Amino acid sequence: MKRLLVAIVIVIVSSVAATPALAVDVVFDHFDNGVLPANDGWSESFGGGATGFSGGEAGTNFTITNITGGSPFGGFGTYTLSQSFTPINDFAVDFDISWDSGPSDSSRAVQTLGVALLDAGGNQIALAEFRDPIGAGDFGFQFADIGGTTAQTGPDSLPPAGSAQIDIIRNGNQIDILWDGTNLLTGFDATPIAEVQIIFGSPRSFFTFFGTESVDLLRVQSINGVPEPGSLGMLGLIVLAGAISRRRRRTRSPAT
Ligand SMILES: [Ca+2]
Ligand SMILES: [Ca+2]
Repeated sequence: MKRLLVAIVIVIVSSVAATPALAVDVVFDHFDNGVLPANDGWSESFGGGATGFSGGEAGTNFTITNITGGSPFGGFGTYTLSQSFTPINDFAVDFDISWDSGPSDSSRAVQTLGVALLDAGGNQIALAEFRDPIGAGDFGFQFADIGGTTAQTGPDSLPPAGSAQIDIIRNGNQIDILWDGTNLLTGFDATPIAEVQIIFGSPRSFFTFFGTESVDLLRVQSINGVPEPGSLGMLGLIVLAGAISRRRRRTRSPAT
Protein backbone atom coordinates (compact mmCIF):
# COMPACT_ATOMS: atom_id res chain seq x y z
CA MET A 1 0.00 0.00 0.00
CA LYS A 2 2.80 2.41 0.91
CA ARG A 3 4.59 1.62 -2.33
CA LEU A 4 1.42 2.34 -4.30
CA LEU A 5 1.01 5.71 -2.55
CA VAL A 6 4.63 6.66 -3.24
CA ALA A 7 4.11 5.76 -6.90
CA ILE A 8 0.95 7.89 -7.07
CA VAL A 9 2.77 10.86 -5.52
CA ILE A 10 5.66 10.50 -7.98
CA VAL A 11 3.21 10.41 -10.91
CA ILE A 12 1.40 13.53 -9.66
CA VAL A 13 4.59 15.52 -9.02
CA SER A 14 6.24 14.55 -12.30
CA SER A 15 3.15 15.26 -14.39
CA VAL A 16 2.79 18.72 -12.85
CA ALA A 17 6.48 19.47 -13.36
CA ALA A 18 6.13 18.50 -17.03
CA THR A 19 3.17 20.84 -17.66
CA PRO A 20 4.33 23.32 -20.33
CA ALA A 21 3.79 27.07 -20.00
CA LEU A 22 0.56 28.05 -21.74
CA ALA A 23 1.57 30.67 -24.32
CA VAL A 24 -1.23 32.49 -26.10
CA ASP A 25 -0.66 34.83 -29.06
CA VAL A 26 -1.88 38.34 -28.25
CA VAL A 27 -0.30 40.00 -31.30
CA PHE A 28 1.21 38.09 -34.20
CA ASP A 29 2.27 39.56 -37.53
CA HIS A 30 4.80 38.05 -39.89
CA PHE A 31 4.23 40.84 -42.45
CA ASP A 32 3.76 38.28 -45.18
CA ASN A 33 0.31 38.99 -46.68
CA GLY A 34 1.19 42.08 -48.72
CA VAL A 35 -1.32 44.22 -46.79
CA LEU A 36 0.20 47.32 -45.17
CA PRO A 37 0.20 47.13 -41.35
CA ALA A 38 -2.07 50.21 -41.12
CA ASN A 39 -4.73 48.21 -43.03
CA ASP A 40 -3.95 44.98 -41.21
CA GLY A 41 -4.73 45.49 -37.51
CA TRP A 42 -2.20 48.20 -36.65
CA SER A 43 -2.81 51.89 -35.89
CA GLU A 44 -0.28 54.26 -37.41
CA SER A 45 0.88 57.67 -36.20
CA PHE A 46 3.61 60.18 -37.01
CA GLY A 47 5.76 62.35 -34.80
CA GLY A 48 8.37 65.11 -35.09
CA GLY A 49 6.66 66.71 -38.05
CA ALA A 50 6.77 63.59 -40.22
CA THR A 51 3.70 62.95 -42.36
CA GLY A 52 4.52 59.88 -44.44
CA PHE A 53 6.94 57.12 -45.31
CA SER A 54 8.38 55.30 -48.28
CA GLY A 55 8.22 51.54 -48.27
CA GLY A 56 5.80 48.67 -48.11
CA GLU A 57 5.13 45.04 -47.25
CA ALA A 58 6.67 42.47 -49.56
CA GLY A 59 7.77 38.89 -49.17
CA THR A 60 7.77 38.42 -45.44
CA ASN A 61 8.90 41.90 -44.34
CA PHE A 62 7.52 45.39 -43.78
CA THR A 63 10.28 47.69 -45.04
CA ILE A 64 10.79 51.44 -44.67
CA THR A 65 13.27 53.38 -46.83
CA ASN A 66 12.41 56.90 -45.69
CA ILE A 67 10.29 58.92 -43.28
CA THR A 68 8.94 61.95 -45.13
CA GLY A 69 7.36 65.30 -44.39
CA GLY A 70 8.32 68.09 -42.02
CA SER A 71 11.77 69.58 -42.03
CA PRO A 72 14.27 67.19 -43.61
CA PHE A 73 17.10 68.98 -41.78
CA GLY A 74 16.09 68.75 -38.16
CA GLY A 75 13.75 67.14 -35.69
CA PHE A 76 13.35 63.48 -34.91
CA GLY A 77 10.74 62.16 -37.32
CA THR A 78 8.92 59.01 -36.28
CA TYR A 79 6.50 56.53 -37.81
CA THR A 80 4.80 54.38 -35.18
CA LEU A 81 2.64 51.27 -35.53
CA SER A 82 0.70 50.21 -32.44
CA GLN A 83 -1.72 47.55 -31.22
CA SER A 84 -3.59 47.56 -27.91
CA PHE A 85 -4.82 44.47 -26.08
CA THR A 86 -6.30 43.29 -22.79
CA PRO A 87 -3.57 43.83 -20.16
CA ILE A 88 -1.24 40.87 -19.61
CA ASN A 89 1.30 40.07 -16.90
CA ASP A 90 3.88 37.45 -17.89
CA PHE A 91 4.79 37.67 -21.57
CA ALA A 92 7.26 36.82 -24.31
CA VAL A 93 7.82 39.29 -27.16
CA ASP A 94 9.68 38.40 -30.38
CA PHE A 95 10.86 41.23 -32.62
CA ASP A 96 12.89 40.21 -35.69
CA ILE A 97 14.39 43.03 -37.74
CA SER A 98 17.04 43.89 -40.30
CA TRP A 99 18.69 47.11 -41.48
CA ASP A 100 20.96 48.48 -44.17
CA SER A 101 22.82 51.76 -43.82
CA GLY A 102 23.93 51.85 -47.46
CA PRO A 103 24.37 52.23 -50.26
CA SER A 104 25.33 55.81 -51.13
CA ASP A 105 27.36 56.75 -48.04
CA SER A 106 26.95 54.20 -45.32
CA SER A 107 28.64 56.42 -42.73
CA ARG A 108 25.80 58.92 -42.90
CA ALA A 109 22.66 56.81 -42.77
CA VAL A 110 20.82 57.58 -39.53
CA GLN A 111 17.85 55.53 -38.49
CA THR A 112 16.31 53.79 -35.50
CA LEU A 113 13.90 50.87 -35.17
CA GLY A 114 12.48 49.81 -31.83
CA VAL A 115 9.80 47.83 -30.06
CA ALA A 116 8.13 49.43 -27.02
CA LEU A 117 5.77 47.89 -24.45
CA LEU A 118 3.34 50.21 -22.68
CA ASP A 119 0.85 49.94 -19.82
CA ALA A 120 -2.86 50.81 -20.14
CA GLY A 121 -2.05 54.45 -19.33
CA GLY A 122 0.43 54.74 -22.19
CA ASN A 123 3.51 54.65 -19.93
CA GLN A 124 6.50 52.88 -21.41
CA ILE A 125 7.49 49.74 -19.51
CA ALA A 126 10.27 48.49 -21.77
CA LEU A 127 11.99 49.43 -25.02
CA ALA A 128 14.49 47.58 -27.21
CA GLU A 129 15.90 49.45 -30.18
CA PHE A 130 18.37 49.40 -33.03
CA ARG A 131 19.98 52.86 -33.06
CA ASP A 132 22.10 54.39 -35.77
CA PRO A 133 22.08 58.00 -34.60
CA ILE A 134 23.75 61.27 -35.59
CA GLY A 135 27.12 61.93 -34.03
CA ALA A 136 27.58 58.63 -32.26
CA GLY A 137 29.74 57.00 -34.89
CA ASP A 138 29.14 55.65 -38.33
CA PHE A 139 27.01 52.63 -37.59
CA GLY A 140 24.49 51.41 -35.10
CA PHE A 141 24.27 49.84 -31.68
CA GLN A 142 21.89 47.93 -29.40
CA PHE A 143 19.81 49.94 -26.95
CA ALA A 144 17.45 48.86 -24.16
CA ASP A 145 15.37 50.70 -21.54
CA ILE A 146 13.37 49.27 -18.63
CA GLY A 147 11.78 51.92 -16.43
CA GLY A 148 14.51 54.46 -17.19
CA THR A 149 17.40 52.07 -16.60
CA THR A 150 19.23 51.72 -19.89
CA ALA A 151 21.92 49.62 -21.53
CA GLN A 152 23.66 50.00 -24.87
CA THR A 153 26.55 48.42 -26.72
CA GLY A 154 28.18 51.65 -27.94
CA PRO A 155 28.77 53.29 -31.34
CA ASP A 156 29.67 51.11 -34.32
CA SER A 157 29.03 47.89 -32.43
CA LEU A 158 26.60 46.65 -35.10
CA PRO A 159 27.47 46.10 -38.77
CA PRO A 160 26.27 48.60 -41.45
CA ALA A 161 23.87 45.94 -42.69
CA GLY A 162 22.55 43.21 -40.45
CA SER A 163 19.66 41.57 -38.67
CA ALA A 164 18.65 40.86 -35.11
CA GLN A 165 16.28 38.69 -33.12
CA ILE A 166 15.17 40.69 -30.09
CA ASP A 167 13.28 39.13 -27.20
CA ILE A 168 11.61 40.81 -24.24
CA ILE A 169 10.46 38.36 -21.57
CA ARG A 170 8.74 38.92 -18.25
CA ASN A 171 8.38 36.31 -15.53
CA GLY A 172 6.82 37.69 -12.34
CA ASN A 173 8.31 41.16 -11.97
CA GLN A 174 11.57 40.44 -13.82
CA ILE A 175 11.96 41.69 -17.38
CA ASP A 176 14.83 40.47 -19.56
CA ILE A 177 15.76 42.01 -22.91
CA LEU A 178 17.84 39.73 -25.12
CA TRP A 179 19.57 40.56 -28.40
CA ASP A 180 20.26 37.46 -30.52
CA GLY A 181 19.88 35.36 -27.39
CA THR A 182 22.34 37.36 -25.29
CA ASN A 183 21.08 39.32 -22.29
CA LEU A 184 21.28 43.08 -22.87
CA LEU A 185 19.34 44.37 -19.85
CA THR A 186 17.40 43.01 -16.86
CA GLY A 187 14.92 45.17 -14.97
CA PHE A 188 11.99 44.88 -12.59
CA ASP A 189 8.42 46.06 -13.23
CA ALA A 190 5.22 44.06 -12.74
CA THR A 191 2.83 46.61 -14.30
CA PRO A 192 0.60 44.80 -16.83
CA ILE A 193 1.29 45.74 -20.45
CA ALA A 194 -1.59 46.69 -22.77
CA GLU A 195 0.06 48.02 -25.93
CA VAL A 196 2.96 47.23 -28.26
CA GLN A 197 4.55 49.77 -30.58
CA ILE A 198 6.95 49.43 -33.49
CA ILE A 199 8.77 52.75 -33.86
CA PHE A 200 10.73 53.78 -36.94
CA GLY A 201 12.84 56.88 -36.24
CA SER A 202 14.65 59.34 -38.45
CA PRO A 203 17.09 61.65 -36.62
CA ARG A 204 17.22 64.01 -39.58
CA SER A 205 19.95 66.53 -40.37
CA PHE A 206 21.31 68.21 -43.50
CA PHE A 207 24.02 65.64 -44.16
CA THR A 208 22.10 62.50 -43.34
CA PHE A 209 19.75 60.16 -45.09
CA PHE A 210 17.54 57.29 -43.99
CA GLY A 211 18.78 53.83 -44.92
CA THR A 212 16.57 50.75 -44.94
CA GLU A 213 14.79 49.11 -42.00
CA SER A 214 12.65 45.97 -42.09
CA VAL A 215 10.43 44.20 -39.58
CA ASP A 216 10.15 40.47 -40.21
CA LEU A 217 8.15 39.45 -37.14
CA LEU A 218 6.35 40.97 -34.20
CA ARG A 219 4.81 38.55 -31.74
CA VAL A 220 3.45 39.18 -28.25
CA GLN A 221 2.56 36.07 -26.27
CA SER A 222 0.81 36.00 -22.93
CA ILE A 223 2.27 33.35 -20.64
CA ASN A 224 -0.66 32.19 -18.54
CA GLY A 225 -1.59 30.36 -15.38
CA VAL A 226 1.33 28.05 -14.81
CA PRO A 227 1.19 26.90 -11.18
CA GLU A 228 4.45 26.41 -9.32
CA PRO A 229 5.30 22.70 -9.74
CA GLY A 230 6.49 22.60 -6.12
CA SER A 231 3.28 24.03 -4.69
CA LEU A 232 1.04 21.72 -6.74
CA GLY A 233 3.15 18.73 -5.77
CA MET A 234 2.69 19.79 -2.15
CA LEU A 235 -1.05 20.11 -2.75
CA GLY A 236 -1.07 16.54 -4.06
CA LEU A 237 0.72 15.35 -0.93
CA ILE A 238 -1.78 17.14 1.33
CA VAL A 239 -4.75 15.60 -0.53
CA LEU A 240 -3.15 12.15 -0.28
CA ALA A 241 -2.37 12.60 3.42
CA GLY A 242 -6.02 13.50 3.99
CA ALA A 243 -7.15 10.39 2.08
CA ILE A 244 -4.81 8.15 4.09
CA SER A 245 -6.00 9.68 7.35
CA ARG A 246 -9.68 9.15 6.43
CA ARG A 247 -8.95 5.58 5.33
CA ARG A 248 -7.21 4.82 8.67
CA ARG A 249 -10.17 6.23 10.63
CA ARG A 250 -12.57 4.11 8.57
CA THR A 251 -10.50 0.89 9.03
CA ARG A 252 -10.29 1.52 12.79
CA SER A 253 -13.98 2.32 13.35
CA PRO A 254 -15.37 -1.27 12.93
CA ALA A 255 -13.10 -2.46 15.80
CA THR A 256 -14.39 0.11 18.31
CA1 LIG B 1 0.46 42.74 -43.52
CA1 LIG C 1 8.21 37.98 -41.74
